Amino acid sequence: MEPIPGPPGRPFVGNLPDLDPDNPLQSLRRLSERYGPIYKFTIAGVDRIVISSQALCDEVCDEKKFSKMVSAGLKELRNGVHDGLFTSKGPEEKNWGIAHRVLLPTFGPLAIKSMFDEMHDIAAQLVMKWARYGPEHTIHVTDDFTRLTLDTIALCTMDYRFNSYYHEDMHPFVEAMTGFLAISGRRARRPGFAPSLFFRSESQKYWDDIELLRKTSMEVIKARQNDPTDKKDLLNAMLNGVDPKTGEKMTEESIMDNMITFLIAGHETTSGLFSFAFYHMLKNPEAYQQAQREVDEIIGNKPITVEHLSKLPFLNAVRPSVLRETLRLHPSAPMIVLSSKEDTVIGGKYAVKKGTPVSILLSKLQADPAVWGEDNEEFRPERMLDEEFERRNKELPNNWKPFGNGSRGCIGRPFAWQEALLVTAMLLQSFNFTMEDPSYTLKIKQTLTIKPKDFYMRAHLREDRS
Ligand code: MNH
Repeated sequence: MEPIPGPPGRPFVGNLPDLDPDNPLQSLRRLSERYGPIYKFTIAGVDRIVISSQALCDEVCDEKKFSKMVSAGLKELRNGVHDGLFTSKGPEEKNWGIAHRVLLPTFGPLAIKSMFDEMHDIAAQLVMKWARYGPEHTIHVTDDFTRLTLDTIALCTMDYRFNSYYHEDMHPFVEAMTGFLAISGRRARRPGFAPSLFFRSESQKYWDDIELLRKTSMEVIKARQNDPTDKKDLLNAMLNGVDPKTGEKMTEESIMDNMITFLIAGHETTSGLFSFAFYHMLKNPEAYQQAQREVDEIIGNKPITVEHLSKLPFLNAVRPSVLRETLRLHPSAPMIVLSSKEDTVIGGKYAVKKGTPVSILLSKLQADPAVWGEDNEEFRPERMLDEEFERRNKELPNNWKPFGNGSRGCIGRPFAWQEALLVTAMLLQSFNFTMEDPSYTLKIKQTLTIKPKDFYMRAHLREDRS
């Protein structure tokens, strides 16, 4: 047995000074550059292990031995959405199993297809907005993509329109959700001994935000119960679905928890994906032109249909490779946290105690030179073409995990993928984009997710397409 390497700790605070509170991700990346694919650090007496190689990740992705852990950030979210899918402890909580089984078919490819028109509606509004504003307008990339993903998920989840494009200020529900997320992040990052006295007004806002989220969600649920439709949205699936295993339906509490969960889990991550995808395309003109050429060949200037996305091999093979490669370099949910079910050994020589958090640092894992080679830090979508992608996953499993692991992986993946394909295709079809500042170098803003910071672009309507 060998000790797990790591930075030396200080009395009482441990390794707290090694982590930048505004950008812990950057600190964790630096530590992995210094200490290698597995290291340990300690905060307030609690050990944490961080891993970043495919070989180790493959070991801890074994669901018989390891399972998802509700880490500090998730614990804070749990104050608002309890045992909803994302923040649940998993099978040990009954509501997770019921919601998982009721909702799985609703997130299947067929059901997601039926949401195409609504996704299209919101995407078309974005095209319209950017077309009207014209090429002199500076696009705040992450803001507009967040409006897009939020309006899309709200329309598809609960048939509600935030109409975010038309407001500078966000809808009160969105305001509360943003507040709830931001404060959750700050609370999670504060060490347990931080005097809560200093944060009284923040704490007040935190609980007020949660109450507004829950009150509004309940109103939406009640409105649907009083005025049912046969719409195939997620709310109807939750209200009407019966768990095939227990024969039970989801409780109103659980529906509320999961409704808010979808809005939270379904908007920031996808918005981050769009923002990084456009960043990478603009930085890599060749990949950008190839993507746009493909859209032109397959769709031309006809309206995009769901068949374009699902049936055409070219689109399915090549375009997602831009998205896959984007998520490799910039996984918008940057970490997943697991823990061992029993005391165990990994890497043949490192003891891991039952219950110790093991974080997988996705951006480092997904640049493991043993998997990705010399050009591991480069944006090269070709390597993500289906054939190569599948071969690599077979040879070196668990090398690419932006959607998490196993039964606790992302249930919204087909939803996100359809939205991503549709929106990227539609934007490339309608505009030529340029970077506001061609010398922009990537900076990252971290909350619970990551997004490019201060990234601006301009949209030029394509003359050749009108
Ligand atoms: Mn999503 C879980 C990433 C889009 C709803 N998602 C996860 C996890 C990752 C993840 C990683 C695992 C978290 C963990 O281990 O703690 N999700 C993404 C990314 C995108 C995304 C990168 C977009 C790109 N997610 C979406 C969308 C929805 C959604 C869209 C909803 C419509 N995600 C979830 C839910 C879970 C989850 C719900 C929790 C599933 C479970 O544990 O049962």
